[in-house]
Amino acid sequence: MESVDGKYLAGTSNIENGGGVGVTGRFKFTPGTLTGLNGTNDIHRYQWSIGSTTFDKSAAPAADGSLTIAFTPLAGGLYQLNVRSVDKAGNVSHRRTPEPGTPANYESYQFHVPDGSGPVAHWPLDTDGTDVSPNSHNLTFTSGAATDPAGYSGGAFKVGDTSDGAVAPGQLVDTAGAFSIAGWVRVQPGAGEWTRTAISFDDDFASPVMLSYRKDGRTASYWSLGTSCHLSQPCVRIAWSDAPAAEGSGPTWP
Ligand SMILES: [Ca+2]
Repeated sequence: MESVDGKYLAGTSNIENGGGVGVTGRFKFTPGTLTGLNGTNDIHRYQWSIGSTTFDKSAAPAADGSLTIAFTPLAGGLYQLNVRSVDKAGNVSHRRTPEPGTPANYESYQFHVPDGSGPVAHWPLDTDGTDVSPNSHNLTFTSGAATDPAGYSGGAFKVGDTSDGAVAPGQLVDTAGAFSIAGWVRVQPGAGEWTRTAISFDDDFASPVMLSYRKDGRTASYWSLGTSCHLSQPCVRIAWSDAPAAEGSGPTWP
């Protein structure tokens, strides 16, 4: 078992080699001792699991007996990848070096996923657009935009008109890499069919990233992460929330 791309090298210490939260790594399983007839490879399937010994994932190997899998960690920390092979008769593989008295029938591979870096910016939006991270990427409010004291935590930025906005001082995120964005948003009841975008990234034509409340012909509005469209390019790619978004009622913040 090995890391094909080197992002998650074996070891329990924090080896930073390009891997991280949201970064896909590839691992390759290869046969150990050839136990088939006349020394041939008789691996029918590999079974594996990460963080457990449930072996709930399974796939057939390539002709050379190897299998490459991909894994994208969603949190930092220590991971253990367990894998075993099964032959055509259903026999499960044994460790190359079985430990005395231990019925282990799998091999394991430990690797560490570095935690994400600290926030690029953090805007509480209590009374203004101050960035409370060490980076001081303060927001500038446009036109009549203002804060309201009735926020989820302290005050909140209140949008009442299409010209209302708060703009960061330039590019803060490299969208070619992994990143995360989050915010507390309250949608006024009666938002209807309209798409309400809470956070977006600017580009020459349209937004490559939009965190939105949208309906798009569905029976209810959902939170979504997607792109907006430029007329010359079919570009709608949207990830929808699992459940419909709740419109804020009273002091409720979804
Ligand atoms: Ca706030």
